Amino acid sequence: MSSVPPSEAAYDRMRMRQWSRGRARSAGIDRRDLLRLVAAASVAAPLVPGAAAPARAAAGTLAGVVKPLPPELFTVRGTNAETRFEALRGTGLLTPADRFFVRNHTATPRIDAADWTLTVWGSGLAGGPVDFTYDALRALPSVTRTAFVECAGNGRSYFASQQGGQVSGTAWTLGAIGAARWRGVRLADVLRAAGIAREAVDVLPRGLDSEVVSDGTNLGRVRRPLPVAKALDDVLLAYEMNGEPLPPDHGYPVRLIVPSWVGIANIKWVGDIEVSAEPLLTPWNTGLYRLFGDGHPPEGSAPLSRQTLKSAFELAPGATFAAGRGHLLTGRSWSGGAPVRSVEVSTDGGARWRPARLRDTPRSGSWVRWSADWVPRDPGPAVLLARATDRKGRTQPTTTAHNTQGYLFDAVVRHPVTVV
Ligand SMILES: Nc1nc2c(c(=O)[nH]1)N[C@H]1C(S)=C(S)[C@@H](COP(=O)(O)O)O[C@H]1N2
Ligand SMILES: [Mo]
Repeated sequence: MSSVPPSEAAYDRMRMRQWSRGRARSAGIDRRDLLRLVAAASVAAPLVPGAAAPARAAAGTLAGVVKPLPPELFTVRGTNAETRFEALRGTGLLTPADRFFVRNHTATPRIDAADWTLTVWGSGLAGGPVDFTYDALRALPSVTRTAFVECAGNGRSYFASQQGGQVSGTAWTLGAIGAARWRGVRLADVLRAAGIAREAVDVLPRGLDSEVVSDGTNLGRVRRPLPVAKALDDVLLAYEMNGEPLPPDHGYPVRLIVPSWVGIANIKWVGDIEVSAEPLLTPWNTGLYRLFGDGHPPEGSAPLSRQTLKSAFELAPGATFAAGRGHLLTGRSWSGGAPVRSVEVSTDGGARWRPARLRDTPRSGSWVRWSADWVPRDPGPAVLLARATDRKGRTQPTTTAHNTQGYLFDAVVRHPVTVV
């Protein structure tokens, strides 16, 4: 298992200092726009459930998303689709592509792999730009690994509904996650083939989807720098998902897979990668994807890297259970910090806890399925809870400290059900 480069937070503070003195570069955005974005991030705005919803096409579809989004599998939120956890019951460890959540800043671009090239360029290369065609990439040695992709804002709505806090962003419940088996080439191999130099500090993959305009500011195309240590570690340029070419909505022809890190690191539809000898700042590692608010510096925390610890029942909210009968509760737990070690379940609102049975061998960067038996006695409302502990000894807390954009919710979620 790899670890986050320990110097990342210190490195980032240095990068922010360099930037304020004009020595780090705002990549593809005006410096003043970036400063405004950082300032706006410290103000909590209300959660808008259906923010920026594009025109709905036919029922069960969404403009900008190619695959069907049947309501029994997905909840549409703005330009995004959240997986319903009850739709994962009975699926295996891997999330089938037809029910994998979609997080699009704009819309899925239609790309023909035959016309596609990946350009690697920048001051961190020994020589000039190097292009890779799809076939050239597929001819490199391949690696396969199972990894989840999870939005940094997964669980965000519970900051409001469980903790009464105000946060901005997509009002996800727990379904902004999926796990898949990804095949591709190591980013390290591609960077080495392109002639990465010792001076390289940041690696900036950029998507081919449209430029993102937010509150009248053009943020440019989706891009977020990776520290070179992570880029050379376990990152994949993936072209297959669960044994099939990547589906259009999940990054066809090629996307990044950055195991254990927040979803935004996993740039889809990658078209070019800048390798830089100077630190790079974009909206996605400055005003976005840092923690802002009480307890954080005005420029925010260090950029988010690893995901946190969560658990979810494979149940609809408000599911009903017959009293006096045996039921099998199932769910999943995952952590970006370490493999899951154990999961406990409560069926009485958190008064008593008992261990759940793990159904998978816990692995780093993936999730485990679990189950527990339940014979509810008395009809009426009940609250189910699941709480995971990972191998680093972290257990899901009762509350998560507030941050204005509602990232990294890790508290135990209260799942309401009804016994009839
Ligand atoms: N090019 C591009 N890459 C992107 C995004 C995007 O909008 N454009 N969204 C990011 C975010 S915020 C997340 S959570 C993941 C979602 O991946 P998925 O849609 O395959 O589930 O992709 C990331 N990569
Ligand atoms: Mo995300």
